[in-house]
Amino acid sequence: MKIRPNFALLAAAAVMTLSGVTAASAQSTLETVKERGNLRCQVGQPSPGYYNLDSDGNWYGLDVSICQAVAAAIFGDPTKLEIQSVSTQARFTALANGESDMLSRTATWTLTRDSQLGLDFVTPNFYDGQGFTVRKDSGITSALQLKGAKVCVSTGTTTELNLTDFSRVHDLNISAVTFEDYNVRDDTYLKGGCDAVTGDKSSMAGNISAFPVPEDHMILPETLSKEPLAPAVRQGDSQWSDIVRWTVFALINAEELGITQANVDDMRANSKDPNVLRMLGAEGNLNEGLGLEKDWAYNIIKAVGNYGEIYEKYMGDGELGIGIAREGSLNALWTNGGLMYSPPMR
Ligand SMILES: N[C@@H](CCC(=O)N[C@@H](CS)C(=O)NCC(=O)O)C(=O)O
Repeated sequence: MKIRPNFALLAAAAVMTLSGVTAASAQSTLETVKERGNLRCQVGQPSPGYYNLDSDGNWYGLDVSICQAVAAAIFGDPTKLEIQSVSTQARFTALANGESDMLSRTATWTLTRDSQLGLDFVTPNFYDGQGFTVRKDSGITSALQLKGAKVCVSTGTTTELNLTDFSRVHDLNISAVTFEDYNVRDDTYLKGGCDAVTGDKSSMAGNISAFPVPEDHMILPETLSKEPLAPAVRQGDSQWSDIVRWTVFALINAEELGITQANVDDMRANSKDPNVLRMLGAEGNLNEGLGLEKDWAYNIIKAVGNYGEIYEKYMGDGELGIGIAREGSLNALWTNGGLMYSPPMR
């Protein structure tokens, strides 16, 4: 009897060998981060609200908290973190090149960025919109009065693109004056080099709070765009994007469930709610697919608090906050009419 090779089996064996080689040689981002012993997280230039430096040189802010939360999820320690401050223009290339493990820096999630830069945006941690800042004594009260105006804008941003669209739609003939460094942009505006400055409204509110006389300036009422600001990771490692995405969801879910930095130990030990017990790792195995320890979400909340606590501290009325009202905004929980919503953690 002639023995005929089974081509289907041979082909399957070849595929298995090939994928075996691939799996052995390509290290996952989680493995790389664990081996290195810290998370490399990219933020922007120091800027109130999102990422700023205290007098001891420590980073804090909403976006920094996301970095700390991911470090806590992996290591149980939010300080196992290297913060990288990268300019607006260089941010996406730096992440795509592997200089950082993730980016958390007021980056708007757009189709082009998500599909053409080798990146994946996880889920928004702040919903913003673009606006204009003007000097109160300019007499300008609406963006539609900016005909022929010179407007200072950061380059490499959605802001720059939306400004062009806005000028075109309303036939305003605005001249954009572009800057790589937002401090130089704001200085130029303050010295009278521009009639207005444009940016994400929340970032501008933070920046105005640091102007010499904040009361001399105001943000015009128009909102030009949708700016869903979201952390991003390199494309191609879905376990890693799941880790970062579910870290953001854990912050939101904790707020939904009433878990705070102060009560997280008590909740884990004494809560009768299975949702709380599962999320905090007292029951079940939610951690397994993420490749993290059972207490990953407990560690997040223990380290940085829930989404609402972080918002209050840095974006709201906390001592370090920039005073942006959350109530009635898109950043409220869905149960309060906002867009902050976590899929079920089960
Ligand atoms: N959300 C927009 C703008 C983000 C941005 O970089 N904003 C300006 C301020 S509106 C900036 O220069 N921020 C300081 C920094 O992030 O370094 C985008 O993703 O393109």
